[in-house]
Amino acid sequence: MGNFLRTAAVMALLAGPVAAQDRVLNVYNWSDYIAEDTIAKFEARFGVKVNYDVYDSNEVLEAKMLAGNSGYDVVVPTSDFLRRQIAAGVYMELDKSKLPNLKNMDPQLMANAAAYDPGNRHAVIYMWGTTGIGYNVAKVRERLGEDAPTNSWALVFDPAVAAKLADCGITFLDAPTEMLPAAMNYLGLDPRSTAREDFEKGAELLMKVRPHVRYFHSSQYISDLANGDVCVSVGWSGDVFQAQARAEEAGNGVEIAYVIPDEGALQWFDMMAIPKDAPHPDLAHEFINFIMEPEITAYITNYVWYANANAASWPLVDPEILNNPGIFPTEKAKARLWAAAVYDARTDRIVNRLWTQVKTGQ
Ligand code: SPD
Repeated sequence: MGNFLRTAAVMALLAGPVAAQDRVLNVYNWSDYIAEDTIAKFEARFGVKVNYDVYDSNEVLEAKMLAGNSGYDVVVPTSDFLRRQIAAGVYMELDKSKLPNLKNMDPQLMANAAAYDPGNRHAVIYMWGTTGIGYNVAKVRERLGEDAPTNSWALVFDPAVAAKLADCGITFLDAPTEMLPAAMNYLGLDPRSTAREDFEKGAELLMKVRPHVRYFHSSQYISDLANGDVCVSVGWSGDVFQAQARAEEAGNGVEIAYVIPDEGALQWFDMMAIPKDAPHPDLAHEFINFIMEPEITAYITNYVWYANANAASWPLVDPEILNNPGIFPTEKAKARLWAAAVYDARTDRIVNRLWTQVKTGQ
């Protein structure tokens, strides 16, 4: 072998592993929503680098998706947002031949998700949950006594009750498509209604309790509940249980509970999807398939306290989580859950205008 060929062979050998490391996957997911080692395991197994960014709002994700060229390979919209983003042509159809682990998914839950993505053609369930109330057991009892309406949305939507809790801190999600329907449902209206007057009634109720709300934010409440800095949060199931677990770990004497109120609550599905302009669609499929491995999904659920739809993973899920009705609701509780309506542009305008009024108090 001549010098040139020998040098080229050595360079190729050196270049091999470097090229593997050059493979990159860009993931955009909700904050506090993955186990601490999931990404490292994927990187090690596939010899790739993952850039992992987070958000805490469907609206933020949607703005990026509709603008295009986000650079992301895998994103995780909630099912109602997914539906209209599919209609806008944002996502590619999944190549199911590259997703053999689809066999692990629960057919009933995937059928529920198919209401938003017929045939599950564009997305796979990542995790699912409910939007309920997290509260500090002692602080609520101190202010409202043993008869505190902790099983009811009255805890946050009855102005007289909210006034008594204001000093210890009530927080609302900054999620108009969830807060307005929750208020409508409390008023006895259909939470799936898209009638302007129903949204207005919901907003009117939120305006009444607004003076007692410390902030509108969709991730800050996890640490604030855990530290005892706020006492009642409208929040997402797993996030409230993360707050509970953090308080227990800290041994700070804070006891956090999560309730799906008796009047009912939103059930949602967060879906893994691949943008049409994803730079690395093959690797994106590998990632989605990897997440659907029973051990990987079970480990995520055990870490983030969210329900998954991977039936093969359930035997590996911590029984404390699997048997927790706040995480995997009972059949009876499921009857009280509603699925999100998909809003069109007109509905969006109504909701956004009212939400701005609620947040600014004007
Ligand atoms: N920290 C993870 C939060 C995931 C929340 N998903 C959003 C559901 C919206 N309905």
